[in-house]
Amino acid sequence: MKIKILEILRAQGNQPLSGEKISKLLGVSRMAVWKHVKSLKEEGYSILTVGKKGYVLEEVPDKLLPQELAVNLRTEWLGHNIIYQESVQSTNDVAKLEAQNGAIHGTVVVAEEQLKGRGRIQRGWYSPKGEGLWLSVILRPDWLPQEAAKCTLMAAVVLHRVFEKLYALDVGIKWPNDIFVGQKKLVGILTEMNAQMDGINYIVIGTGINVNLYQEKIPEELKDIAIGLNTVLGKKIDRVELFAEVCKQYEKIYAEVTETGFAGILDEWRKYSITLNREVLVKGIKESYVGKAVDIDADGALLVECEGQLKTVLAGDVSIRMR
Ligand code: BT5
Repeated sequence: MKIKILEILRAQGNQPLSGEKISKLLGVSRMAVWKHVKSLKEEGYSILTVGKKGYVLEEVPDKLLPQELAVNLRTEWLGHNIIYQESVQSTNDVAKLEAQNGAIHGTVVVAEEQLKGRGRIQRGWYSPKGEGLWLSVILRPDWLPQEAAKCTLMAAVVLHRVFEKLYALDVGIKWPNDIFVGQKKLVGILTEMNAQMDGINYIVIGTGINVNLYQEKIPEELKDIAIGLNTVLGKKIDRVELFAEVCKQYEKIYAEVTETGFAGILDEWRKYSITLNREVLVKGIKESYVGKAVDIDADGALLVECEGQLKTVLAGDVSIRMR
């Protein structure tokens, strides 16, 4: 009912609509309308009461409420099932649990804050309330499990397209999972999978976008590392619009990969890469070495030339430092 009232008020624009008219439209009492309006206000909606004429929806809250995300969404299937929570440990953890319990292909989990946002190799992800897009997409592709590693690269290309389209911003992709602006990290991606030998049960692609980061609140150890879109673009960013475009581009790229495979996406990745043709320090569990990143292979692994040898670096348990 609340959602219906919102729809009606949205359609009215700045023309006030009386509680009586709304109650007639929805076939409920005026008291019921009043109660729902009150509850919407408590959620952060600014609804004005204009004299005796009625209600006007003045402003929606700066939150990722599913009803707001849904209004802006322009996809055929991705994001049609949204799981929203104010606060979670990690959206990837919620997504994995939901996927275990049967969540459909294209489900998106999104939260205002993560208390234990995760990076790779037991690292953390700073995810303050209301300042980012901390989201996880659940996919159930009909691919072989070894294809999943390329999802991280696919997600990076998605974000490149999003930033280019919405803000004409040309970001750099650092292998395998970072989006950089200059020397600073704007996005981190964490892909996780559940599979058998011959098929994928589900893939969760976690995307952490620093959207409206308060520069002063960034913890000391991240001050020289993290940056928000707001700082890059010098304005507050509409997270709902960004969410819609991220979903749209995920859906589009998924169709491309399903139709023609990953090769085209990997080519696009190469174009935006800031890792290739650079000297890198590869730090693995067993060994560390310096070499030149020359390419990625068809599986998305990084090829590093080191003392005349070509080494294949798989994502997952290595860190790469560019020199
Ligand atoms: C990543 O790991 O970059 C993957 C981050 C994925 C986060 C998303 S948010 C939604 C979903 N739910 C989750 O729990 N995770 C995913 P890695 O390459 O390991 O980088 C982690 C490192 O980035 C940390 O050790 C910090 O140095 C740095 N870092 C942490 N928080 C950051 C932030 N908000 N912005 C930029 N850098 C950050």
